[in-house]
Amino acid sequence: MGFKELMSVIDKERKLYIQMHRPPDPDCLACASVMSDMLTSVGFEPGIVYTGVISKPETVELINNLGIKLIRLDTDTNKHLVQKEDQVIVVDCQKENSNVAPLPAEYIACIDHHPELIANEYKYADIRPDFGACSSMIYEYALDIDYQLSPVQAALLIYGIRIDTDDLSRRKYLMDVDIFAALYKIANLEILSNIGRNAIRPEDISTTIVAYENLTIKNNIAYSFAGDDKAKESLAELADKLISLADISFVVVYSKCFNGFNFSVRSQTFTLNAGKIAKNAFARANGDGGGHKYMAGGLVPKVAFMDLHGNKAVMEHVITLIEEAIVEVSQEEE
Ligand SMILES: [Mn+2]
Repeated sequence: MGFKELMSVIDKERKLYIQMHRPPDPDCLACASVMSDMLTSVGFEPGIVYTGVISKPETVELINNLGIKLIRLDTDTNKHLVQKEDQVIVVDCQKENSNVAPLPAEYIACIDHHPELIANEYKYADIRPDFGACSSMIYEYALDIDYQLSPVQAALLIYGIRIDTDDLSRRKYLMDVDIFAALYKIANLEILSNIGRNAIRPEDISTTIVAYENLTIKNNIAYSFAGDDKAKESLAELADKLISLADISFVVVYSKCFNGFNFSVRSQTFTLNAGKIAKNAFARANGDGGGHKYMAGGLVPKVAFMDLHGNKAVMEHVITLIEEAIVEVSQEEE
């Protein structure tokens, strides 16, 4: 595996695209951007493609400030851009993932750090879930051909690593730590310190106010109704904020949307597995839930809460669902 082998599977005569998942996050963006630069340096002309809205203001700002050229495919002008005979490299995700728009082209390569959920045939596959961030893998590709990363590229990869590893906060990110250190020596640190300075959207403030007003704390668990029609990303951000409350080790945030109630769940303790608890809790309300130990989400259809009147009654029912799930999940584990 390595850059040379990746190059060997690319047909220079056919168009080449690097595809990001939806919505692209900093890790994905860093990988696509640096990989695109590296491929350009050896004579390819890749285009970076994605679908969906990039809503995080710090990500948008980063793209604009660094002049990263991206092509959004779900627009009238671009919807037929990628053709059957074209080639696609997926980064930080895999073909047929639910957050990857299926393109008619040939998926020739995949570089990812997520576990393989669906087996896919690529001409070149580098899937290594032992990495905390895909950006760390891209650093290895640069080393492989002695590609000199610029201070800006190094900063971008560092940002990708920081976001995906939660600032290298867990022991399993040992491999990323060494790469982080190497990148740190060459990175433009000014860029890094400015990222996120404008991270709050004005509309986030009202969501945050509603969420704090509707905050209920019971047994060190924070529950909050964030109001109607909140985007999944806003709920996730809110859950991340609430988990930092003192004495809170588990967070459940939800919003009422057209198709039901959307949930975002966070855990900070080994004893409460967010994914298992979400799965169990929402299934009992005829919904779906799941995720990882520390991060989970779910959707419960409106009918499940139909007989409940008012936000308070819904909140009480949510608390019951979560508490029952906690009991059941802990019994399963014994
Ligand atoms: Mn990633």
